[in-house]
Amino acid sequence: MTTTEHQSVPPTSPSAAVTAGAHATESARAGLSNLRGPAAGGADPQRVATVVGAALEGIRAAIRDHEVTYAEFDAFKQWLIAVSDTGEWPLFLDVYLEHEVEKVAARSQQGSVGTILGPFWLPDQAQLDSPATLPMREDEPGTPMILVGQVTSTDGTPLAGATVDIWHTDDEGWYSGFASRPPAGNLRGVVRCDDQGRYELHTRKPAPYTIPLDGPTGQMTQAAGWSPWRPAHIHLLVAAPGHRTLTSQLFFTGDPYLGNDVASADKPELTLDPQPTGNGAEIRSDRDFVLEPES
Ligand code: MBD
Ligand code: FE
Repeated sequence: MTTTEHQSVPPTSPSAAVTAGAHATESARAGLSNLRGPAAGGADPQRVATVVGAALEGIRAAIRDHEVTYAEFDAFKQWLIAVSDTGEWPLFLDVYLEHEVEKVAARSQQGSVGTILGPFWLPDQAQLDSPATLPMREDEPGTPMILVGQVTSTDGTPLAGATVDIWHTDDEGWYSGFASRPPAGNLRGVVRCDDQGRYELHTRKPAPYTIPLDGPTGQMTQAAGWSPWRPAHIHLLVAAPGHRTLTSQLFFTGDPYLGNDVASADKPELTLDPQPTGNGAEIRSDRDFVLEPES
């Protein structure tokens, strides 16, 4: 399917939108959205005053500078209530704010470039030995794609025992576990690398994705005239004993939404340029990952 076709496809049904948001809330409540460190407990009052104070002052400045009316203030309240009611807080936060948190975290991470986690990771997926094929339906639609590479430490040592946890949408832009269509576990899996840290993964090329358009996050996005699309992407968690886990995504050269990602998560270093293998429509990309030793 081409990306222009995607633009004309009605991206979500109302129930799918509410379901995606609500499931991401369950996932976040269980702590699954925090893979990069312990929860920030025992709030330091000075930190609260500084950070929360700055955030509130940003909003107050918008009110003053743009002469926000009572009607607009009330619309804002209604919108916030709707974000809660539909369970879209994880979606909204990961689309509009996570990329800034990620860039701060990335200042202190060595090795391969990472990006945001997003709301749709799930634990306990199929454990597969490399070479592996992700769980998929019979006749799973989309271009067959192979991803191959090696996981090493920053000093070049191959990391036996490395795992590559992968999840992505199907050829229509749906995530298993968050939309009613793909069955549980579809196009998700944890690939165990060989003793040289090498992995080979067979899957289908994912499609560009729009955030749900009928929930408050999508409605706000469209009210502002912003694009609700994310470029097609493959999510990854690359892990190895004694190393900081890399949270990343891979994108595709030529994708019309690159550089205009609603979640601001694409980076030039993360673009794949898959080539035909000569086996039917199959394409292949090579991608190595470098992990930082834990200090
Ligand atoms: C996604 O698929 C995604 O990866 C992010 C970050 C936000 C919304 C949907
Ligand atoms: Fe995603």
